[in-house]
Amino acid sequence: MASDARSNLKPLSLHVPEPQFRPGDTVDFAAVEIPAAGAARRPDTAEAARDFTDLAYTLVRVLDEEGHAVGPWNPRLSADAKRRMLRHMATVRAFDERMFRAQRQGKTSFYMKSLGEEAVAVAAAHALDADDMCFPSYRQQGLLIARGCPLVDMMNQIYSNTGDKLQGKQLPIMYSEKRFGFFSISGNLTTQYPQAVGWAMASASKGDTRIAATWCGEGSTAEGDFHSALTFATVYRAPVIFNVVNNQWAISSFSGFAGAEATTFAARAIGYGIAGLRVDGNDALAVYAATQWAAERARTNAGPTLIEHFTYRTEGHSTSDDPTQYRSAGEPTAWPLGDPIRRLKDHLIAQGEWDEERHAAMDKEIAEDVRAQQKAAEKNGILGHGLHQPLDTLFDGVFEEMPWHLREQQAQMMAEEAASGRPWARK
Ligand SMILES: Cc1ncc(C[n+]2csc(CCOP(=O)(O)OP(=O)(O)O)c2C)c(N)n1
Ligand SMILES: [Mg+2]
Repeated sequence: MASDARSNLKPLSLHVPEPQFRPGDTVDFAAVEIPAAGAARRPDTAEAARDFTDLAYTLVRVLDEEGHAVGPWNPRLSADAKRRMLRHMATVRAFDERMFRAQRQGKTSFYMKSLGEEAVAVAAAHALDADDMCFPSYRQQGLLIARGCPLVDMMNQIYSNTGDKLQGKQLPIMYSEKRFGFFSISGNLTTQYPQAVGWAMASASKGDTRIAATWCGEGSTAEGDFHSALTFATVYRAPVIFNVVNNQWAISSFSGFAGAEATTFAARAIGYGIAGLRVDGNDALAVYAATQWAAERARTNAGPTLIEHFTYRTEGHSTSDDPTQYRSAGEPTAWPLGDPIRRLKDHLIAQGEWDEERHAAMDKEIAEDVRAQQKAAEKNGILGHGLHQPLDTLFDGVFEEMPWHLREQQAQMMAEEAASGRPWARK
């Protein structure tokens, strides 16, 4: 009946986003707007968020095409500081490469690389204080590496072996490192956002000086947790930095499914009255400068900042993914913002502070160190070789006092394992 009455109206149609390029398509990113390096203004950190909403629709960039650092966001770091950042990014890349290969060799069940996104975590770690608290997603291994976490500890966790301090209870790469201010990674997307805000609110209410920083992917901004975190943060002006890593893919879903066709992810900040910055995520100096700016706002009680890092996920989502099934193989090379390591390297070379020989020597040294640490980790066991946690520890670490029904299950499991004759049942 209703349809009869409205028969003169055009039928509605549902818009279903579709990525620009699919497997086999020629990629042309000419439509991606890339403002010139140095063009974005840098407001005083005390300015009200509503006075610089334009910064949510542009890109803060420092490194230009010739490798010069330009404009008001140039953090003017010493050559030593930039070389350290370069080294940490190169270490992340080498570590990722080894661990990816270890998964392919059957030594672990799972791994996730951050290829092409190394600047996002590494430069942020350099800009934050060492005791600021990080609530990362699974693609910020760069935070741990830049904060000096021994690679062997990370590898032990990836191998779930006898050296794994998490006792094999977390999926490989879901680290938890209190020593390095690195909150336990959760597989449930975006839970870290409200947790970071809660931590930041507690820090402020105790009169502490430490701030929190959190990271999620652009796909994860579609989670309800993202929005409740932003509401709490703006209401209580929590000293927190929200990082949205827009690498344009969420497994096989492109960013359009999280809202990228309509606006930027930085613009999410505007509706909440939060400071929003959109940054070239492949420009380590821009990431550093934006984080430093946001940290100063947070530390001076000027409130939270949301930083969108515009980047590109160069490889698959994880070792369980094959991106050639859903996107054009031409995308990674056509991506116009380049490679973060190469860009910082070119900048140091342009400054006369680095050269190809030193770079090659650094890469060699890093590769040897990663290999040596991998060897040490593998002494503690790899997947399927029996050198894992004693089976009875499976139930530990959840309840302070294990409830009776779990004690019963544990005893039953141990009895069954002992009867099976499998070697790991022995304590
Ligand atoms: C609540 C929840 N929903 C779905 C998943 C499955 N999942 C794991 S990673 C992922 C994609 C996330 O993409 P994005 O947030 O863009 O981060 P990226 O992997 O690109 O770094 C999905 C859908 C999950 N782990 N948790
Ligand atoms: Mg993503």
